Amino acid sequence: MNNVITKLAKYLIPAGLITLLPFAAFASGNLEANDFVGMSFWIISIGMVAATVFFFMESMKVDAKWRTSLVVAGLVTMIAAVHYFYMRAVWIETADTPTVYRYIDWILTVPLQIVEFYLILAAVGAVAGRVFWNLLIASLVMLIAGYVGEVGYVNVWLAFVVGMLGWAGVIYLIFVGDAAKVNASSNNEASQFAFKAMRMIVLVGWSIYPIGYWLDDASLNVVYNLADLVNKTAFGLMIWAAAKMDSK
Ligand SMILES: *C/C=C(C)/C=C/C=C(C)/C=C/C1=C(C)CCCC1(C)C
Repeated sequence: MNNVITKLAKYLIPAGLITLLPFAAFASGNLEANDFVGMSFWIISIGMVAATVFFFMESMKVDAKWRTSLVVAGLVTMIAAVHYFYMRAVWIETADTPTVYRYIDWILTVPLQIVEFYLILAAVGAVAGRVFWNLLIASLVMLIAGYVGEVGYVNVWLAFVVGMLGWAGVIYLIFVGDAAKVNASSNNEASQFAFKAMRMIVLVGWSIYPIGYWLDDASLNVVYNLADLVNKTAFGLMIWAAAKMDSK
């Protein structure tokens, strides 16, 4: 299994880059000198590409049990990179918020990050599947509510409250609920370090999003963009740090 992942990573790096390049070229329209929101889309798309290469390359150097976690970290930044190329194009052409691409990105990458909590627990011991499903459902409630609120299908306040409840559910599960309990009972220092750092990102880093929800188009995009950069690359870096710690 781990052999397969090592082999897969070798193909993922070139395949990932080849996939990303045409999307980069899809840069229709030019960035204006004063379009700082557009620039933030651009800078973050490149940051995501760089992070992707890093995570895929490093996945081949760490101990076998950590490889899947690092490959998934690279998939998260790769999916985000492609969406950022598109979101930048939408912004430049329409000066409008690319809500649909934004939420498609989140609906793919947030569950993958939730998988990470499960993977790092599973890397060092047995974990019930329920731990994963509870986290997944709570995160989906958060995202679906946010989407129907932002596009105006339901009252913005109602959607916000339901979204906050979903996020609170995730926080509960990783701080006191079953995921937290599994982590506390594992005897692996590196995995406990990663778990604790990741849950702080979910608590602190994710709190930027519900603020962004209430802002106007320009500020909302800068805020969501910065939040994504931190929450996708820093999140992966915590897993990388744990993998390094545990690979000697
Ligand atoms: C990579 C993308 C990530 C980590 C996206 C995270 C998104 C959130 C934590 C969104 C949270 C929201 C609420 C807590 C309330 C409702 C509005 C949302 C969807 C913006």
